[in-house]
Amino acid sequence: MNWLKTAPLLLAIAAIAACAPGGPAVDEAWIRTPLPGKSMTAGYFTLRNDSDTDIVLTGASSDRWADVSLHETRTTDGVSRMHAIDSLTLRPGEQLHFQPGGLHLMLMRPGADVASGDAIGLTLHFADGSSLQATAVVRDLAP
Ligand SMILES: [Cu+2]
Repeated sequence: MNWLKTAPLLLAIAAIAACAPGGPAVDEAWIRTPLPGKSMTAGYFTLRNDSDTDIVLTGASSDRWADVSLHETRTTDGVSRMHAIDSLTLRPGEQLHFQPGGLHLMLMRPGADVASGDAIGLTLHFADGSSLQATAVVRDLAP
């Protein structure tokens, strides 16, 4: 019977199709060089949802900073303030830009000195328990 030969192939195709839409993707990750004498700095990237379902970003971690949180800067009446964000939901096809003056990763408590040009491993964490690895380059200025 041909069916016995084709069944495993069909199962393999079904398995590929199930994960075909992809998931979250990160582009252009970078971290601002900490100012002299400061340990705190910010990280930026673009997060894209290439899947066909919502994804929920719940946090991030780093191989260099012990304390990484999601922050947003908002300017009200000419005064800009940062506040922490618990989670961000991206609809299918949506992009979120983490950039100076807006969303950013707040990086605190570095475990070692950080210098311009360093490549830092970042991990983004999602509500479904999955995570995504990215590499961010430390830069003095926005790319
Ligand atoms: Cu902040």
